[in-house]
Amino acid sequence: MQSLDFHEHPHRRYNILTGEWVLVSPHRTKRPWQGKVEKADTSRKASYDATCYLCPGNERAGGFQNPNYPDTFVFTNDFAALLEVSSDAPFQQGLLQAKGERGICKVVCFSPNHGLTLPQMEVAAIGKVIELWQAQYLELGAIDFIQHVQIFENKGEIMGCSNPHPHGQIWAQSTIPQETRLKTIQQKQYWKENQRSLLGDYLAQELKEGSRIVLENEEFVALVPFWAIWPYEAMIIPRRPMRHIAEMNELEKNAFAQILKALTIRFDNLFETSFPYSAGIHQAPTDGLEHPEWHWHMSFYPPLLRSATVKKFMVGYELFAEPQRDVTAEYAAERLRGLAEIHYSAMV
Ligand code: H2U
Repeated sequence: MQSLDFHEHPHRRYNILTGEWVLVSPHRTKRPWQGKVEKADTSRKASYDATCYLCPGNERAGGFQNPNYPDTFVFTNDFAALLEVSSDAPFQQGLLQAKGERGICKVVCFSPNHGLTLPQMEVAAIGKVIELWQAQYLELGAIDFIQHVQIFENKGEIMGCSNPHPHGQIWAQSTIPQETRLKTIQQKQYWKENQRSLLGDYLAQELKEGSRIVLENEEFVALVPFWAIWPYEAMIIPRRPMRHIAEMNELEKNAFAQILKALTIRFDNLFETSFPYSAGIHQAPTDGLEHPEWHWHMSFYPPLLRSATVKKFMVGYELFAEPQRDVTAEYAAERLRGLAEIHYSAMV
């Protein structure tokens, strides 16, 4: 049998964190493209927008007024997907099953400056965002009925982000959702067999191999995971296994802020656009168990494929069978690695 060549042969890769597979078709990058082309976002945003519901001092849709916050600001989502006061009763009728879900949803403003995004913010200002995330994870996680806290950011209109003001969200809920459940199962299994962190061992292997590493500092590594689905998907992994972000020391918090900025600058520089993505922090559930198996990490799922205007959609085979990608994770990492450290907008 011919040995597998990642750059020539279609193959499937295994995601050790979820137990799922992705189909990789590297030979397909040669096919002609006649798909949709959108206009690149080259607009520069003002630092204040009187119509923005997230700017300091402005009124939100629900009638509340934002304070004149100097750095970060968190509030309960006025259109929350989950409600604190609601039913958590189970329902069963024949084959039909349901369960009431309770939760708390928050919106986090990263900066009072309407025109900034994470890569354009100072490292110290990103540090304030991280501190807020840490405090929210602990505060929400300590609430009796909250078993899981999901911190995430939708960036860019094409990711469904409703407002360019730099912001993210936090959804805390009464059960452990699917993705975290899968990651808990996989990490727990490895921990049981090896008494070591699955992601820690994966990181050691990646650092030795090198081809999927994008950048690193003393405390963190950013890489394109072997099993990446999105074209320029990336992951930030702390070198020290930690269950959640509140376990970071001061040095690690600063290093996280630095790598967050450095990676998102590379993203923006790739197509010289404000790079859209969904990013989220995966960490231990807050269900009262120890979770020594958990090694927190932050994942970035950006949809752009060939330019600021051509994006990947999850369609066809991917909806019916499993995710698929064309460019390899190694190619994506190499491209990201080769980009400038300085944001393109500051280079002119
Ligand atoms: P997205 O841009 O990722 O959609 O997040 C913005 C959130 O802000 C969204 O969930 C909330 C929306 O419900 N929001 C408020 O809470 N108050 C408002 O005045 C407008 C939007």
